[in-house]
Amino acid sequence: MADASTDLALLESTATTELKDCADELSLRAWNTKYFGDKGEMNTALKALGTLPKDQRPAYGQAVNAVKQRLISAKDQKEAEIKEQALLASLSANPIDVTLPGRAVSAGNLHVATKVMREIYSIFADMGFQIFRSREVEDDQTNFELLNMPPHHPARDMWDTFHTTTPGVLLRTHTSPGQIHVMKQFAPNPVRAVLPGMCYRHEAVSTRSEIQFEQVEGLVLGPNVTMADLKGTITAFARRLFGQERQVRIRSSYFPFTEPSIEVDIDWPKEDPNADRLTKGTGWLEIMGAGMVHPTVLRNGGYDPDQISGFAFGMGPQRITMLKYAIDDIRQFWKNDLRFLRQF
Ligand code: FA5
Repeated sequence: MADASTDLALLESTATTELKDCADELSLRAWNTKYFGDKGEMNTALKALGTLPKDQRPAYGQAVNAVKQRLISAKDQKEAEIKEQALLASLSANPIDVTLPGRAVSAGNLHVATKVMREIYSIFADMGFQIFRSREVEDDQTNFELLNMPPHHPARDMWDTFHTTTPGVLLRTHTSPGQIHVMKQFAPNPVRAVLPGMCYRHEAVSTRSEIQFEQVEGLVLGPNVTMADLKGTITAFARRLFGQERQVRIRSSYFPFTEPSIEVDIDWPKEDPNADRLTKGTGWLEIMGAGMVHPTVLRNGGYDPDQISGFAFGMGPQRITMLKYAIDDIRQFWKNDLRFLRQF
């Protein structure tokens, strides 16, 4: 024990002296390997434990640990000193020039899609509509069946769908299933709501069509709501957004969840060189589908079609934004190209 203790004391004093002489990180690392590496002196000292008589082992073990702790804390202190010295040295070698101009913080701007969405909300808010959020992952029943499209209904072909691996669960193809959620929440009371959000379709991407795009659904329910209310609301909306001189065209159409159904187009400025390509030569760009809510859908939502009637519409704000800002390719919206985004 006497020998081992003397060795230990010698080890500590040598290590402490050598530590004091360390002037940089490199020499500190070498010191660390020498004393605390796998084959380092501390490990060797610990192994000496096995050679001692049993009764001396606990005291020796404690002594080794105490030395270890003292050396580690001395090393930590030395390390901090070295770092501090290195920092001071680098600061005096490369003094900071406080007169240099700072780095400008670049101010972002709202995405053009967000801007137009907000404009749409404010127009409908002025007309007394509330905004509702509805889920993007839907079930087949709400996306199709309750909207009057039973399984194998040919109208389902209009909406090529992304199905999830869970049977019957899909990414909504339109915001119309939100109508059902609103009706179930508010039946039998009158409703005036817009439902914005992302929709997904398995479609060929082109200048006018994306697989992911926003829609804004509208739903108005109440006693004596008529097609005239629908036409008036849509025209007032279009003129607020595009200007009083803008032409609105209403065509008859078909949707299983509205009867009668219409589609609404807006004229595209003829002087735009892209007009022909975007409007397929017609001069008109479709912005929404709409119609009077089908009695079956009213019933599915908990309303009595003999008491309550209503209209619904679903528009594509990306198409609307293209029209408003003469953007010639819908794919620009989600590309994150700053040259495009900074223009708005
Ligand atoms: C519908 O989705 C119906 N749910 C709309 C509706 C609602 C009708 C309520 C009646 C009552 P449609 O598939 O036509 O209809 O799409 C509506 C609008 O979404 C289109 O006018 C268009 O502006 C936009 N849209 C549709 N597909 C795409 C696409 N792939 N990329 C970008 N916008 C699209």
